[in-house]
Amino acid sequence: MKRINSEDMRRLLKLYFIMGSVNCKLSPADTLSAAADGGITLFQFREKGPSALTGAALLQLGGQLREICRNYGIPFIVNDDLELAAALDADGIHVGQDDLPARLIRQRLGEHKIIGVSAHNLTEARQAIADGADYLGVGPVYPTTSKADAQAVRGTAVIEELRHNGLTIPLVGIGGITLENAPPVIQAGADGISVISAIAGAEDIRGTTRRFAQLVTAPSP
Ligand code: IFP
Ligand code: MG
Repeated sequence: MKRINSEDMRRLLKLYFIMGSVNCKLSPADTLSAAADGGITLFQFREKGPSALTGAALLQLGGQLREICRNYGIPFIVNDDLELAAALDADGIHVGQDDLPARLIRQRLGEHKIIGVSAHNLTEARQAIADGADYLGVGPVYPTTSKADAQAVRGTAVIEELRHNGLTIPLVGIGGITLENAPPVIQAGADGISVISAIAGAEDIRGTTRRFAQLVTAPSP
């Protein structure tokens, strides 16, 4: 199997849903199924926080969510945990700046796996690209409640800076993105948006997801 190409990666990033049990009001399976019905293009399993599942329960939930993704044809990405990604035969992994470089992760997981890296500035972005990242997660764009150790909010400035410096790598904006504030993220040059709370916490998950999907696929003004 070959490594994913940029154009396929860009399409997958359009509406990237991230969650774990901590973020859900309904069961995680029902939450993901509703979001998948609504039109998410990529999913990341991010089981984090004080009440996060571990051990066998983590593996069981991961397997259940991976299965839902397979049924919908949505690639399944695991946050941070290389062992979990391998155990679940995930389609890829998303790592932060404190984790192994993409190059070493690729050696462990295989050439064809999707590898995403968080980047907060031009230097980190260039390093991640040099290491072989398939995409970048750039943020926090707006204030977020989903990440306790998030860096300073930079709006869309970092995304614009990366694009103005000629970086063409597929990238997604993350952090506090809602239906109201999503358009500037795309206008700044992101290929898509990453959403946690605005979907997982919505009253109508499927309907809200559909509206996000319309936003990111609408022709730009
Ligand atoms: N970015 C992303 C993504 N995921 C994370 N878990 C993160 C930053 C900290 F949206 F996937 F790019
Ligand atoms: Mg990490």
